[in-house]
Amino acid sequence: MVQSFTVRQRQRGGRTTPAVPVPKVHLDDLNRTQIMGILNVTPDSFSDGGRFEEIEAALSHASALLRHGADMIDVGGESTRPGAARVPVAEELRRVLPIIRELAQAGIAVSVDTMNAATAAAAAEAGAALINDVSGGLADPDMARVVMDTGLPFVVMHWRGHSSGMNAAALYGDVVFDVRRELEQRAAELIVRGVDPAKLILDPGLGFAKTSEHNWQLLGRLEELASLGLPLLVGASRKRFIGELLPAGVPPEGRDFPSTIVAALASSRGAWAVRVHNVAETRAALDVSDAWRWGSNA
Ligand code: PMM
Repeated sequence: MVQSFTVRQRQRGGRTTPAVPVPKVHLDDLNRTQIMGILNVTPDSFSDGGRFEEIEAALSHASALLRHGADMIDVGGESTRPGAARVPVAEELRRVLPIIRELAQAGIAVSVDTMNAATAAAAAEAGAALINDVSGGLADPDMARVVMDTGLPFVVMHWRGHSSGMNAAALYGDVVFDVRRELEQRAAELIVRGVDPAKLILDPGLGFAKTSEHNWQLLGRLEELASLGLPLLVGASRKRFIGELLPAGVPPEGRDFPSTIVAALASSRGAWAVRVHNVAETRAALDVSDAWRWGSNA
């Protein structure tokens, strides 16, 4: 199904939304580390043509990520980089919905990267298979209800506030202990609100209200987060703290090689999935890590 997706198919496909079964996200697959391929549809990512070209470029990028071995595509319409301004919900929907609809119709597992409950609900309606909220439901009080109503898996990322002010919140005693406790508390709050615990995924939120040192400590002690017993997603790909390992002036793609090593190490320390830009190299590295762990490449 995944391999059969092409942009040409989309052009033949028409624009109505048939009732397609939502592809499954394999939360219980511990043998093969899952890859979430990143598809950011923000103006700086695919803006060189008109709207149609933008959508085609995004779909063709998704198609390449799938060919390279992504298990799901994470579609986001709002940048969460440090200092980034918020995007109105209507604009976010305009950016992500056509992409999510097209990919879901082709049978591809799509995750929606959003902090807005309205966007999560619309994405679910369009066929999204997972809700990835960098605020873990804290940014929008209605998110817990949408997660419960849709019954979709939900990524609870560790978060202490919006990008504009998050660096000031990077204050911890023991960062691993504090992040673990705050994630546990957030999961408990969601469960009290009616969310199925079997649908929760935790994420340390690397780079979000964290210094580089905090990020490395969280990675180095990932087992302590994994011990909470929920699947762990790790998003280190191309982040600034990875870039700091490299000589000055190396472009973002230069961060792919160290990011791939981080993905393999995270997998070997219990990550269920990694969120990455460079899927091809990451797939190869994870195949090694998984075979090493299980003593088999089956
Ligand atoms: N990082 C970014 C965006 N979304 N989602 C999850 N679950 N975890 C992350 O670490 C994460 C995320 C920001 O990274 P980008 O700007 O490279 O997309």
